Parts: sequence; C-alpha cells; structure tokens
Amino acid sequence: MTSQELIALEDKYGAHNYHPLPVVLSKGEGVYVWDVDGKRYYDFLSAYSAVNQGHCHPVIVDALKQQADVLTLTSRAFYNDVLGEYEKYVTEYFGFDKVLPMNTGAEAVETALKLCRKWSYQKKGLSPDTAKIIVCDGNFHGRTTTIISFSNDEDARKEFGPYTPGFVSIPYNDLDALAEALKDENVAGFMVEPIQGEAGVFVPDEGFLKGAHKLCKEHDVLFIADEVQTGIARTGKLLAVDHEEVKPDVLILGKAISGGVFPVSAVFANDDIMLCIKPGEHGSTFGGNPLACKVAIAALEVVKDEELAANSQRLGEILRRELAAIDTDMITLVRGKGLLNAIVIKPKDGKEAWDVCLKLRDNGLLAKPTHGDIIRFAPPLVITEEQLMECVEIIKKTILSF
Ligand code: IF1
Repeated sequence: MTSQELIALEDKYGAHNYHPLPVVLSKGEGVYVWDVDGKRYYDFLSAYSAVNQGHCHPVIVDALKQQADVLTLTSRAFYNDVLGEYEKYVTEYFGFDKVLPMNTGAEAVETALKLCRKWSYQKKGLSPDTAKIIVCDGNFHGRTTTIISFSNDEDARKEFGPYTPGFVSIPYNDLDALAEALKDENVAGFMVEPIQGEAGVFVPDEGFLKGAHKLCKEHDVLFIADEVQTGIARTGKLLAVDHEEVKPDVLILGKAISGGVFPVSAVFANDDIMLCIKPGEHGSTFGGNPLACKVAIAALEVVKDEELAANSQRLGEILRRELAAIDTDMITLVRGKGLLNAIVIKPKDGKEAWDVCLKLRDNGLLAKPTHGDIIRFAPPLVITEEQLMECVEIIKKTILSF
C-alpha cells in the first residue's frame, strides 16, 4: 500500500489523538528508518528517547526472540525464573535496594506518586488524605487523569476534569519557589524532570537539582526524579541527575530501559520507602513479565558495552556547536545536554518549525516540532561522528534554504 493509503486507513479507523508528520515508516535499523517507498531517513526523534540503543538492536531483539519461545507472561500470581534475576540486575545497575516493575512511563509515575503518599502517611506521619506533592510548571509526566491534573498545558488537561487534588505547581528551575512551597508541612514529595523534555528541552541552571535535593532533605520530603526521557544515557550520563551527583529517593525510568523493543518501566527506591507498599496494594498484569525483563537486561547491557553515555556526551557537544554556528536568524536558540537537544525557530516569511520539519523530511532527516516553535534533535545514542556531521549538513542546508 502507498503512504497515502496507509495514512487514510489510520484516519478512518484510528482515533485522532495525534497529528503525525506525513511520513509512513516500515523499517528501522540503528540510526536509520525507511518509509514504504524505501526512502532512508536519519531518525532525530528516537521515538521520544525510547530507541537510545538504535532501532531493532540485534542483541535486544534476540533477547526478545529467545524468551518469546519459552515464557512470555505468568502474572505476579506466581513466581518465575526471570523476575528475580532482573530485579537483582537493575537494582545493582542503578544503586537502589528495590525496584517495582511496571510497563509505561505514566504507570511508573503513578506508582511513584502512590508510593510517596503511602510513605508520607506511614513514615512521615501526615494525616490521611493530606499529602501534597510539588511539581513544576511546564512538566510532562504522562497522560493519566491524575497526571494531567497537575499539568499546566491546556491541551493536555482541558475537558478531562474533575481533577485529582493534592498537587502544587511551582516555576521550574526556581529554588526560592521550592523553598517557599516546602514551608507547607503536608508536602510529601517533589517530582521533577532533570531536564524538561516536552517543554522544549529546558536545561535548568547548574546546581538546581543539587539545591532542590538538599531542600527536600531538610524538609523530610522525597526527591522524585522522572528520568523516563532523560535517563538511560540520553543526556551524556547514565542518568541526568548524575551530572550533579544527586541520588533521588525515588527514580522513575521507562522508554529506553527496553531500547524501544517492548514497553518497560520501573520505579526504584530503598527499603524504608519501597516496603511501605504491601502485597495486594499495587500491581499490573504485565508488570515485570519475563519478556520485558529479558529485553531490559539486554538493553541495559548495550548501554554499558557500547559506552552510549560517553558517545552522547561527546557528540552532543559537537552537535550544539555546529547548530549554533549556522548563519541564520531562523534559529534563535540552541539548547540541550548530551544528545537531548532542541532549537527554537523564529518564523520566516510565514514558514515555521512544522515547515522546517517537512523540509528536513524531504532532505532525509526526521524530527518533529513541540509547542509550535521548538524542534527537538535527539538521535539514537549509537550515532557515529561521521553520521552526525552528515545530519548537521542536512540541517544546515534545510535551514539555509528558507
Ligand atoms: C505522548 C515527550 C511527551 C515523559 C516523561 C513520563 C512520560 C513521558 C518525562 C510518560 C512520555 C512521551 C509521551 C508521548 C510523547 C512523549 C513526550 F516528552 F517525550 F516529548 F508527550 F511530552 N515522563 N513522553 O517524557 O511515559 O506513558 O508515554 O510511556 O504522549 O505523546 P509513557
């Protein structure tokens, strides 16, 4: 079928909850994807940082294939011979006592919020149903009704009320605002993205994470890091909090923990927090299934074996330097860390970020605008310097063609 026919199928039979860039992909390998006509593109979105290891990484796909023929799902009603191995592997990998396995990022965020509330009643001694969790303006943590209750993005929340209470939103990257909000004795936790992805790759000031963590410690409040998008080597370190040597009380991971091969997410915490949830109080049918566990172990092995964090750090610096050097008034800002970057586009002759992305597509590179004028550049972390420089040429040629 042609691209047009396939787009028409989605239009007719699928909910209209997305507005994709008009390109129909049929194959992915490493940093490349191909459309149904066989045209090859560089993938500069990486499925929103889920395919950090590159598309269809053979080691990860092989792990999926091996386990798929043996045992895919037992539910947690019974034990199996994979989950314990996985739990040991990942808790040692990230340095926590325990992990609670889930499937999507939003489920892991919800898990972290429930865990924080439970901890605040059992350990901090808050009165029932009084716990408050501080979040930041411009946040994106998923799309459940509770999560969008504390979003300040009208598209994400309008007409989805009534909203879940118990959340306070403060400006991002503002330690004074956090200190002020922490005066409320009922605050149980502070949940933050170390870099705000959806908001347009907002990198906070150096010291923000460390300062926030310190304030939380001083007020007996849990520091909850949502690294669903910034984690797994994306920003040049294994975790974005590693840039400031901050150890979160609760760590949320998703997306690239499985290399984009299978939905896997996870919440990490030490025993004094994690053991507040008792048997029967939380769970999920697929959470921690054998297939997910084997895929995630393989995906994390690849991150280490291929030194993806170092590659991300080095190539990110080159990318930002090259983007900043493009002689154009269309790019008003270049920002990011590691290979999580974005440019801000100033419209020119009525052409804006969307038009730039259409032209990038024609020139063999896929990216998508967020919030109208921001284009995120986040290739798989397996990209080579030679491939990156070819992409810089594509971006430069495209921008200068307007
Ligand atoms: C979409 C972007 C959006 C996330 C962080 C939790 C989740 C996400 C920091 C939830 C998910 C995805 C969702 C997807 C597009 C993408 C995204 F930020 F990456 F660009 F939407 F803002 N925490 N982000 O970034 O994880 O439940 O999706 O597995 O919803 O359009 P999920």
